[in-house]
Amino acid sequence: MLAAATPRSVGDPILVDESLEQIVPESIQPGDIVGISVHTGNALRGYAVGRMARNRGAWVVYGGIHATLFPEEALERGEAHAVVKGDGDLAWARVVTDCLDGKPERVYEGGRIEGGDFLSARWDLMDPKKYMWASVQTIRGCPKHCSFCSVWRTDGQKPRQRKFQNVVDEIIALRRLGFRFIALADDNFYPVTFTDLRLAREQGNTAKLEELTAIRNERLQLMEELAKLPKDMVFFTQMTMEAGEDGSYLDAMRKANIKGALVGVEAVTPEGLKAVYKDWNYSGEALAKQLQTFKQHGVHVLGSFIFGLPTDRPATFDATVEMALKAGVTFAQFVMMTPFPGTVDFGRWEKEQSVDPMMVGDVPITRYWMIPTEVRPKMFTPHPTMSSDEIRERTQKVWDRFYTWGAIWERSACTPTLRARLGFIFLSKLYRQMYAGTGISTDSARRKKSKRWAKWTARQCKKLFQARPMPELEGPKWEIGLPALVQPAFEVAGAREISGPFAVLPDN
Ligand code: B12
Ligand code: SF4
Repeated sequence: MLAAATPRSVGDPILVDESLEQIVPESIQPGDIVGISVHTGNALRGYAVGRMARNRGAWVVYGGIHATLFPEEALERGEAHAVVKGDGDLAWARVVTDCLDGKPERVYEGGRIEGGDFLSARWDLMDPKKYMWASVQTIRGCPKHCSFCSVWRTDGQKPRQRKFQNVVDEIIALRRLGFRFIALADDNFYPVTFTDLRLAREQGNTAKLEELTAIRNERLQLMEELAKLPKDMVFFTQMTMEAGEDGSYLDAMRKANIKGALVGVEAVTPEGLKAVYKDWNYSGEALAKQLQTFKQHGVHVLGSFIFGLPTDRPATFDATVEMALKAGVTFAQFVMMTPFPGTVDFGRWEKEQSVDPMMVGDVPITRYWMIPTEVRPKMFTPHPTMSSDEIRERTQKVWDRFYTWGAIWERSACTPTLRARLGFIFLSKLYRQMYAGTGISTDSARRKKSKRWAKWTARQCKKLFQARPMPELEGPKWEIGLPALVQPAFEVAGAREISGPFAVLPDN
């Protein structure tokens, strides 16, 4: 996206994805502008890259969720010339121009731009062969306020929806390149619930009702268009379980080939849900039924559960995996409670710690991302009744129980062909291994083994996921009179010649 926002005069940026390969220092020349995207988990590495780039004479700029929350840290520890807070779609061009003039500001307020201003990403600058799937965001923000999540604070509670025509154009461009699996990387794909509509109606708030209805209708329009795309395309997304109330919405998802959704179940008990400000979620029998509804309408659920909540007890672990199995979720993840900055949980914890801060070396535990990974604790907030090791071991057992070969084989029966079944099995194992290797396990031999196994499985998955590029694929001809819609830059005839991200206009 930032490549799409880069002024044309500068030429095409070089993209480095450090989850695949590390940046080569020699590729940075004095006067280059190096933009670094950091979330909390990779901030330490990001700062090392920034210091290295600055040392080589480059302008160093940080952005992303972590830099948004801690601009001063990026300036000090990452030796930034500048930090962009919030969305970069519009701010980045200013940063680049200011760096070229030799006068970058310390902090830029990127703000929360409107949905119509989201840019289509420069997928043409990435090698499709290196990725299993692409990701396209269709909406930013979430109206909820879960205590462990920072999205509603950083992206806001007002859903900012991208124009559906722009989303479809970007997806078509991706299919032309050979991507057939696409993550709709939204915070919440179901931003308007029946309760929201009812409340607006009951309050006689016509403007709100119209706004919510328009958001919902545009979601449905998007899905109607996705349904017309090549049948080998598969989408998945993230949403709340409230969508189980609306069979027609789930049906629209199935028709649109949105085959799965990550659903934040978080906890299976009412106390657990209350602890995370998510008491609007279901528990007990109602929870199982709600999740089963997704499946009945052809939408698979990746259930996301959190362990380590203060209300958790040893019995919670078995109860959770049993619920996951009973509810028939197709995939599940069991993550450990982590206080991410910007969340209510983090604020509370930071306040508690301010009295007598726990230190690891010279770093307070509330800045855990600055602790080198080899000595970084696996859990940060103490649990009232269980030790961290006990929580970790019990979590590991839950993963093992959900992902036994037998259970995966049984779940894989939902696939239509033998090839798809094989893909399902590989994907289940890959998912399990990725998590075994990234935090739950402390045993380094086990971590190394699972990393190797994950790499091998990922290669098999990639083969099954890839499709023949379809450069001939036609896109819809949007009606004249709609807002000026643009194809992604690399789709516009001649865009290569002018090699310019300026060929990409904002979405409106
Ligand atoms: C999709 C998604 C995923 C997907 C990613 C798929 C993919 N390959 O793209 C998956 C499911 C894999 C994933 C995994 C994880 N995720 Co995630 N994810 C998201 C989500 C919903 C959207 C991210 C996205 O695509 N945004 C679209 C892009 C365009 O927006 P953006 O990255 O914010 O960038 C904009 C600005 O920040 C800015 N910007 C960004 N970088 C830069 C750089 C510069 C130089 C500039 C100027 C500007 C700039 O400009 C951009 C355009 O406006 C976010 C929530 C969110 N709203 O951010 C969570 C989120 C980023 N994830 C989060 C977490 C915790 C994780 C996991 C750790 C979960 C886990 N327990 O395993 C893992 C970590 C994976 C990893 N190794 O990095 C947290 C991060 C919290 C934090 N403080 O770091 C978030 C914020 C969700 C939350 N609930 O709080 N995630
Ligand atoms: S966890 Fe999900 S539902 Fe809760 S605020 Fe975050 S994005 Fe919204």
